[in-house]
Amino acid sequence: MQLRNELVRVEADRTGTTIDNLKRAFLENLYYVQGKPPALATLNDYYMALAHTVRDRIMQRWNNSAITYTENQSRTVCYLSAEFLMGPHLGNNLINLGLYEPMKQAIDELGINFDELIEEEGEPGLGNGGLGRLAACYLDSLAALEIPTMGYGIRYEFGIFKQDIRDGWQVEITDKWLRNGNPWELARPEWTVSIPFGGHTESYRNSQGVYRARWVPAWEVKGVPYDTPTLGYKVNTANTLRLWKAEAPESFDFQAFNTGDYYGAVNAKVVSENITKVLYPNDDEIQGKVLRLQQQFFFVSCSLQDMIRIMKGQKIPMERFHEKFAVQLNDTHPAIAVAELMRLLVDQEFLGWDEAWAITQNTLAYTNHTLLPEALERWQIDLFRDLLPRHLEIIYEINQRFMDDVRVKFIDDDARLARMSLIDESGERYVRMANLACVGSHAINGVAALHSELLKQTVLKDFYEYSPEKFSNKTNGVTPRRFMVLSNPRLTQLITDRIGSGWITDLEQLRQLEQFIDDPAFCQQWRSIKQAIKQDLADSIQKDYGVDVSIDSIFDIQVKRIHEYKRQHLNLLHIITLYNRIKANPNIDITPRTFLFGGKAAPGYFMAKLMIKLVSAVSEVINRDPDVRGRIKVVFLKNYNVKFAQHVYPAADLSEQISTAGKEASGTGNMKFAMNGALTIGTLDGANVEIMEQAGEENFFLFGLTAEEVRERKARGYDPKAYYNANPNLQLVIDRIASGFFSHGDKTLFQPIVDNLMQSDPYLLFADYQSYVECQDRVAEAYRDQDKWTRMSILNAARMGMFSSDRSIQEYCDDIWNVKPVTVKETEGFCSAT
Ligand code: Z16
Repeated sequence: MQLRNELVRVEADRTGTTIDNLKRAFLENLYYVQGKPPALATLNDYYMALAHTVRDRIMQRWNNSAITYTENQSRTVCYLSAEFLMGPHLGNNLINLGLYEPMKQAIDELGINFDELIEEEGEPGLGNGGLGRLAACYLDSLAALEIPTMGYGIRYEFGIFKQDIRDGWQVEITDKWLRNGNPWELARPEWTVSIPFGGHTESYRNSQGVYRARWVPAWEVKGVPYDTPTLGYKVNTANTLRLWKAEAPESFDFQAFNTGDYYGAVNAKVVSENITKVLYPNDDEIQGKVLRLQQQFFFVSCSLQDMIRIMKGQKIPMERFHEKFAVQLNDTHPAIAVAELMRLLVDQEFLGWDEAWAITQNTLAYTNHTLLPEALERWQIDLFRDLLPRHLEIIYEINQRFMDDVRVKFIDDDARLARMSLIDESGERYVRMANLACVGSHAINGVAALHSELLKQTVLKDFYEYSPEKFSNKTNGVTPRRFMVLSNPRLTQLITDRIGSGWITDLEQLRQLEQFIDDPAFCQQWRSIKQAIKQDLADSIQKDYGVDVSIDSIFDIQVKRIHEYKRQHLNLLHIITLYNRIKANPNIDITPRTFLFGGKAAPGYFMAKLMIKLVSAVSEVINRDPDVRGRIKVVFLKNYNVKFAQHVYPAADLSEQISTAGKEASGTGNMKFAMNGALTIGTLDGANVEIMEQAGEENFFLFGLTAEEVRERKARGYDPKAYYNANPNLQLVIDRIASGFFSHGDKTLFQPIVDNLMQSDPYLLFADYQSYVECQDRVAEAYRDQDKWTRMSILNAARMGMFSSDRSIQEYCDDIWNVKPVTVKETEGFCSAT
């Protein structure tokens, strides 16, 4: 049956955008969706009514996008990621709809505080850090550039834990983000798929008498899609983020009915629903747990089956899969897609191996996000076979053919064969997911220029030598809609007043700001905006932590996951150095600073948790020592997340990007700080290299060893004690920590950190200490000349154009995906406005 077109109307209350329409719509949603008269409404009710008012205004775009893509059979990007760290939706959707100001006016006119409603929204914390946030920025840019896109991932019931700090220690609290309902998603149970697990394989003869393989799984779960629209900035494009939730198949219930084992059936239900219960909270490290492999296969199989359903719905022959879809693998987390797409094409769609393999390679592309050896995913063979017996067979088959090719290209090189094999056979046997991703993809990329070079020289060297044409760099970017327009309205206004609003979708236009660096009025405005934003953050620090921080001090900020390679403890060594100077000479003239830290430690990462405790311990001593006279303050800001990040970046004077060179693949916080006018103190690591190139060396505080020097130093045999013995300031800092000075006399508490640095110092803090402190002294000096600092700040922002995720996505579209924009018209489809 088919609904008659003219019966469908889009009502003004659902789509109208006059102030009056918006007010009426809000009140209607409060009444009819939340089911509350104003007298009984809570803050959450108001938030929900507002969210529905916004959602209603998304629907026409979303439906029209779906219709347009279906009718045109548009080539579609599928971004497969185990993490999407979207951040709060409300403000962002209003910005992208161009309705932020009218909605604010409407809500304020109703006597409700709009900003409070924006703050009321929690966030779906479905990611750990950089990788998940990158996926979210990319969805924003893909929609802004009008590229048909599906984001595919996992609808974790519990996202990244909420962090509390008790007695200076991190405490993890489960993140029940769905507790109050989620107005931004729609369940699509009609597109549920079935996911097999376990069991065995067998061969059978088909009707033509040809032998084929068959997987006889032992159990299955259902994958139910939940869709969230992702809007483009001021265009009609509304793409879809499709996240899969695991549910038990109904057959469990029938089994219980038949056998009387009610408990067993309910228990089986719990086990299958466990698959999407919780996000693994490790950034840059793997755990090798079977549940994690279940999660990966689950969302990959759901997504690929969904693509096949779409192909069939549009009557596109399966041979053209790679023409319809470009599938990007966000790290190796979805790398099982190589084997799963082969299985679906060969076992289910009955394509020949060679044809299926060509389709698979042409469809898939792989982004690597790390060089850290502990982050390279591999699965024990036995564990893998128990869960995915057919995939192991397929991987063996791929490997046999691949090894034959390598053998011909590199004659008599068994060591190379062993390194490139999809199976690690050096000891206990493992499936190597990075090797699988490389072999099954037509394109492989790193996430910053340095990172992509190092990939070719180190972890993926053999694959580069085998197929250099697959490799490229795609330097990360961030969306200026969320990280400038939404989070920094004051700066946005100032910039737009001077150069118009074109920069929001063409960030290189920020260069026009350079013409104002000698305009005193502009510089003064720039500076007073920064001061006003710092005051807002200072107020919230006063309120939440009872610490009084001065907006005339340097806001020196390090926010990111806590990790030894990111070296939050190097930052601390500098803070303690300043403190020691004050203690030695209380009247010393130092530039006042506020040191802010934020970030989560993986719950099982002992050293990272101890680093948080050390920040807390140092802050307690310094903040209350009368000799300091408030000239330095240290605060650990708890539960750092996207929502809070939006308040932090705009308030920063100095951005700490101090990882050991060669360890941070790219970094993206570094970009968000710089485009909001913070100066960077950093090493030549990840995208810092390109940030400095763009900003100009004279506008960047560079210190430390290069990646090359780090490698040499380690090869020569690095001895941290030599640095300790030669540097009295460093000695004093380490001795202070070791003496129990920051731990109420307890000499054992921080001993693991001290011992680690003294004995091995794997991230070369001691080698970079002197260079870092001297660089910080240059920062302090520079801040004293406020006019000069402001000019540097403006130049940093003006020159960050290349770090828009629009630029990154344009490169992916041109070089890897070969996909073009599809314009969605406003009135297309069967809806017409009244
Ligand atoms: C992650 O966030 C990153 C790498 C990785 O292997 C796993 C996770 Cl969860 C980060 C990188 O550490 C960071 O340098 C990079 O900017 C980010 O991914 C996005 O590419």
